[in-house]
Amino acid sequence: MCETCRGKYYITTPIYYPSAKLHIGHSYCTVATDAMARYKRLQGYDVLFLTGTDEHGQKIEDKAREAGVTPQQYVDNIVIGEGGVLDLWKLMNISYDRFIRTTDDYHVAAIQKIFKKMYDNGDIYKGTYKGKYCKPCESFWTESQLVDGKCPDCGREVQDAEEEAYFFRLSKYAGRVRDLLVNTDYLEPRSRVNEMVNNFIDPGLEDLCVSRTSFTWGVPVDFDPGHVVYVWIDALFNYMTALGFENDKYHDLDKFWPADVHFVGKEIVRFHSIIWPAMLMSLNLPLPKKVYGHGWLNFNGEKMSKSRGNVVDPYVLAQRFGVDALRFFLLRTFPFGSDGNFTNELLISTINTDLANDLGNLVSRTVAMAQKYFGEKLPLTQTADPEKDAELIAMASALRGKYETQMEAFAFQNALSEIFKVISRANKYIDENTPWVLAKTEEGKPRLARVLYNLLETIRICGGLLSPFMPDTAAQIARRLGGAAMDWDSLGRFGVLSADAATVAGAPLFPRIDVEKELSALEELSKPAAPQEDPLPEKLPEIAFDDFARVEMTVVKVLTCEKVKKSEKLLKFTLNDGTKEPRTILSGIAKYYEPEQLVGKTLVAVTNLAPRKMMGQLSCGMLLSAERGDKLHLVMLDDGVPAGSRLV
Ligand code: ME8
Repeated sequence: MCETCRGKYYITTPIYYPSAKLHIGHSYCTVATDAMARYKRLQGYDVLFLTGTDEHGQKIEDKAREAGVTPQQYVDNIVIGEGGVLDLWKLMNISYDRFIRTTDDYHVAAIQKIFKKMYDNGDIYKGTYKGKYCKPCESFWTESQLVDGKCPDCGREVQDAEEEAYFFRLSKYAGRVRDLLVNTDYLEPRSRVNEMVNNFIDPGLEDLCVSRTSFTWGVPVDFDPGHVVYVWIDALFNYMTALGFENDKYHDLDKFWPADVHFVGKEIVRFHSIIWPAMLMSLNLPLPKKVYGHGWLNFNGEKMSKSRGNVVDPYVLAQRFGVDALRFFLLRTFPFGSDGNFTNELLISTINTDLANDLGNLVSRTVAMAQKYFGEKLPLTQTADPEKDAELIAMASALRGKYETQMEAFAFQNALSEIFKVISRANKYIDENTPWVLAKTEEGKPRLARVLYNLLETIRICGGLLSPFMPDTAAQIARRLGGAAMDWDSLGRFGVLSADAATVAGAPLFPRIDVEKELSALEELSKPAAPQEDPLPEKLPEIAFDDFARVEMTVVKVLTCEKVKKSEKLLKFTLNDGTKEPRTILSGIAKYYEPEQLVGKTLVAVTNLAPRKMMGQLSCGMLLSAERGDKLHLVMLDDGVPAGSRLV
């Protein structure tokens, strides 16, 4: 441990499923974790902030197959590919210290050892699983756990499933886990404890299926080929393998385990508050100090998903509003433990009110006045006026303490409210002290300098405490105050800024957004892109009527139609062309029609085309079809038109 550090702090996010690109809801937890990690660093803790990706499971295997790539290629594309998870965290200014992928070799080998240890100690045994399986959640459920016959986590259909599998003796730990949840503050917010106890523990914990044989994209059980370990043991132990548990890649276990807090979304609280401690108990390992289950962000009242388009795309939002504004909005607007409803109106109004009006104006006005009236240096000759300055100074001085209380409780919204109360008070202080009036007389100048100093000092404290939420903005504010100190100690004291500090003017920190204009721009973005019209085919040169008249076009009826062996393109037709002998035509339209769709149909064929051999068979003519882009339609006539009729 370093001499000057206040201690260690280990904080984690869930590791994300790279089954699709992430949306702004996914950034919620990571931004919150980042704010917490930065806050702890600011306080002087030696922080390890872990995030990563949970890359195994049937869903990934299925998606990769659909995409025609290997599962590894599939996850690589979403995790390290352009615009993937790593790029997103870079964009969102996420200061993680370590990133784990469950496909990393060291993790896979460690999971195999962990599985074997639990098998050897008797907590993992082989059995047969019969139950209901939710494929998207990769969860087995008992009949009694289903809600209206559907998955209790996601509400989707479940399937009957039965297979040989390994089980973890979760039931054995029910009593100890219950005690942990009820009698300690392991799980927060407290409301989630009741949910876990009433819905899962008290109805009876069943042993947990921890291996599968029906897919291969998992960690292989090395002593029983065919079985793979997936989500439970594989994903949850990431928090420890990333520190070096059962591997030599890292050596931070003694220093950082147990974790100080795991931040997780509410739907995975069950995994982290029941299964995870039970597995750790099985191996006699220390339990994490806390699991915090945050709420979900909905979008306009509905569940967020990338299919809702650009408006939930963090790239689009960050480009339009800026990363700091977006980070701020997420944590300022919604209480972390509850669900929140993300709307564009709310996003814009929060930026306009808090950032453009309150914070932005305070900084611009104060810096502009300091420069205009005094240039570089404030001639500080007067002390603070007890009557006029006491409240602002008291509020700014007490801010760090209030903020700390809220941050320690993960109440980010309240911590930000405390800061904005002081910012509002400072804006009011400008109006009360009318610096522009003081500036008119020489006698007013000493007081004016003191007023501006008090404002700059308040801005310094607020800016510094905002730094975990808006790191770039805080750095910008520090620059404008001439490189003001924003370390933890200085943020707890009023009067740190030197009167010599050379303020620097700059563009507004947050330009005001035109609400109507921005809303309609976002509305446009949320519309699905209009389907692209295929270009019209090129025009052909003019021909004489006689040339046209030489083409014999005949009405034909389809007698039989079948696929041509070894050809993906060709269908073979026998056709009644009005003569006694059926005509054979081969046509490259297998991709557009099933043969049985066409039997009995009335089509048009060019019947005087020289015969042509295709795949060893003679084709006598050509069926007419209409083509545009990648679509094709055979020309079909009313069935009343007799075979053999000539088109003229
Ligand atoms: O759950 N609002 O991964 P995941 C808030 N691999 N949070 C949201 C959200 C929204 N709209 N949508 C998703 C997994 N999240 C597992 C974790 S940990 C050992 C294994 C949150 O990619 C969600 O609640 O499905 C979860 O905490 C996180 O994003 C990752 O979700």
